[in-house]
Amino acid sequence: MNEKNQYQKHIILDTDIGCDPDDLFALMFAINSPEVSLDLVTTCDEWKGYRANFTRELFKNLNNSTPVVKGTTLNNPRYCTIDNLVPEQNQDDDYLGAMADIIKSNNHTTIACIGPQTNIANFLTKYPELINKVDVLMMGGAINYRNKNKAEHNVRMDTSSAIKVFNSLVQKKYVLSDTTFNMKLAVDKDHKLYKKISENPKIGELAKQSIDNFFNNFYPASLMHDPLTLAALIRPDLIDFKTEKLVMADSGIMSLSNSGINTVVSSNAKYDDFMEFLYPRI
Ligand SMILES: [Ca+2]
Repeated sequence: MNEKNQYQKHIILDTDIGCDPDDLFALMFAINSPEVSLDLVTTCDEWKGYRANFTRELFKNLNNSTPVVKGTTLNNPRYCTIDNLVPEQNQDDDYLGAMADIIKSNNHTTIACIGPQTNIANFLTKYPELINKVDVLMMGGAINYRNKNKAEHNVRMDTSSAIKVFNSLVQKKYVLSDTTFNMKLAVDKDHKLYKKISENPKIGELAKQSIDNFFNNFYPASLMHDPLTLAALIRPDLIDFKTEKLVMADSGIMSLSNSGINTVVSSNAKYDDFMEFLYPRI
């Protein structure tokens, strides 16, 4: 693990790792980036604790001591594709308490949410007094979504939580699907990032099996939505943001409106530079 120092940004990674492998690449990116201190991993859209146990198994093999806690379930087994790789976890963890302990111990913490926003919404509800000690970076939302009548996946999976976070006063940034849905971010079985993680002597086999499960069950490639989102913390010059006046409908669909809330959203990224920057950190 990297040396931690006072200049690092403290982060909690809130992830639905264990389906689309971009979360796995984001996790590796975070732990191999000295610019950030990964203080805690929470899992969202959990299914029977598989995501938490998968992350723990990775960390055990990597000799990484970052704590991992099982977060909320959305009772949604479809998006969990690692149930053949690790055991389930029956008992619940106090993920809100774990988040609060980390946040109280730091001057400032960024919650990087790369899945549905249930845990964050619950945290903001339970600990409103900590709102000024955190900011939230999310992969989620879209203004010009490719699927016109649907909200973006992370928003759609738990729309009421997404609306709570959107309307919260917490400082926040959205890395929109409009920015991340770009074929320059595609990783398939022939990609050097797939080969590199598969050949990792400590976690290669587990990583490869989990990625293959996704390729076999969903799509033959994964776009690096979540690692690009973390680039906002690690290499901010690689992703641009702007402020837009936005509303979020009950459906979770975001749109521009003169009466909307000023919201910081991604506008562009340096895709090729990002992919080259990511490679040595996987
Ligand atoms: Ca994700």
